Amino acid sequence: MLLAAPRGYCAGVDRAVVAVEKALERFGAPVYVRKQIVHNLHVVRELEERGAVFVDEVDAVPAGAHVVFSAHGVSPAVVSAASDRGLQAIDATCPLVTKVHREAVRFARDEREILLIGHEGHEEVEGTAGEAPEHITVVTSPEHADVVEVRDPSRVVWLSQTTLSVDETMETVRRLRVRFPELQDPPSDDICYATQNRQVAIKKIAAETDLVIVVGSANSSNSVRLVEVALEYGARAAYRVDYADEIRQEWLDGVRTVGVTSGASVPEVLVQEVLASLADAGYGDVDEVRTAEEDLMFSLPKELRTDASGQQDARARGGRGRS
Ligand code: 10D
Ligand code: SF4
Repeated sequence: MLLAAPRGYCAGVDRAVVAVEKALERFGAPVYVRKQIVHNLHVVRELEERGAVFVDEVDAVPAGAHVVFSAHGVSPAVVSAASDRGLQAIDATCPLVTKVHREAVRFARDEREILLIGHEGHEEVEGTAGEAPEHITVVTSPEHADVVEVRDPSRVVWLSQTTLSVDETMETVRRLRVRFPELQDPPSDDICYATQNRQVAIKKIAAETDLVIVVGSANSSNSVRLVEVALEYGARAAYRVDYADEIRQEWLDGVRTVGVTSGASVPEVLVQEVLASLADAGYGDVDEVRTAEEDLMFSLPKELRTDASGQQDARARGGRGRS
């Protein structure tokens, strides 16, 4: 068994999940959360058991209550709607998503036309696009790049969702540039360090495996990308599971080497359950293949940075590090 590293929780997910936990401790249940705090079934179920209430929109939150915005970010319209209802908002948007929002605002102010590469309907794309709807067109695939229309090809810039396939995004950009040679690049990578690192790690082991199992939920963009990347880089088969009991016996037929990884929203306990189940099936010889070190940590949302006595919370001090 080849176990990819890095895998699992990124700094933005850790911060968002801890934010809901701290909000529950501080304010007591229920704490409302707009959308899934991160796209993982297990995380959401566990937080629900502790008193988090997940809602689709802020109009489902009682006036005056606390509401946490998910790690994927929100549009200014959602922030206004929460404020109009008198809600006490705690913004758990990942700082690396916020960075893309800021880029969008800056380019829109500069009267640029923004091509936002991402998945239509994904919460992160809705949040980023909502920063400057008049200036943003969502480009959903390399094929879409061949046909998307712009008003002024001399003023186009591309940005992206943080959790896309790096290779597919580069292909989309390549095709956009064929049509719009003056296309401007973002000031820095929008696909974040965690997404990139998990893809690099699975690429490294994919060709040596007969089967790759990705732990992650169906609506988790970065997890689903890991299945695709594994197949593109030579895994003979690749499947995504939320839990170990979804592994089917027939997937293991004729398999000598299994690769395992997990998405950025996946608690390590779920990976360990998969490893235990695969060990029972005869794949107990585990070799971890690490392609990067990660020690980035973000400070908590500002509303949670001090404890009830006004002291700065230890986790809130955060840290910076290599990624
Ligand atoms: O679907 P996704 O990959 O964007 O989200 P997930 O919650 O699975 O992983 C964390 C990524 C976030 C919050 C977007 F930056
Ligand atoms: Fe932030 Fe990247 Fe994690 Fe998304 S995947 S929450 S952008 S660190």
